[in-house]
Amino acid sequence: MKFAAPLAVAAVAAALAAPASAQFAKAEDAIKYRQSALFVMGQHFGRIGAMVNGRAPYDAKAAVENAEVVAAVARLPWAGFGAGTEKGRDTRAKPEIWLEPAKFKEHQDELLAEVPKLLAAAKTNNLDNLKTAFSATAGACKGCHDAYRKE
Ligand code: ASC
Repeated sequence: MKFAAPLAVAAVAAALAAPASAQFAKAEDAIKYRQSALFVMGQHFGRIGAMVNGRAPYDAKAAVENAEVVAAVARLPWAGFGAGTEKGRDTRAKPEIWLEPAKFKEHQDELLAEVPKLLAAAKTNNLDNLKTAFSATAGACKGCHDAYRKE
């Protein structure tokens, strides 16, 4: 019992250090995982987009809630792009993702730099701030899609 906690910590650390591909039983699961995370992120980002574009009334509390989900879920998809997950299920991911991983990572980092700003902007309860941050975040989405997502 005394060693349970350190062992648990070591197990979690080992799991986090393992190659992303090892987190999934098969490539199909990794692809499904990344698609699901990106879908959930898109749904919540889209709800902010609706407010920003005037398709939905501005609701400051809803904007914060949606931005919180976006900020949290934005960390997830990338583990689903491990080696050997180029195919295994219908995917629009381009092969370049696995040929230029450093560049792909730059796009992830760009998104992960923007989403905390989106959340911070939502928390100001100011629609103009939200518009600015939404636009920057959408730019990060688009940059990666243009480079690495098939039509
Ligand atoms: C969205 C969404 C995306 C991005 C992208 C930005 O609302 O689902 O993937 O914005 O379209 O260009």
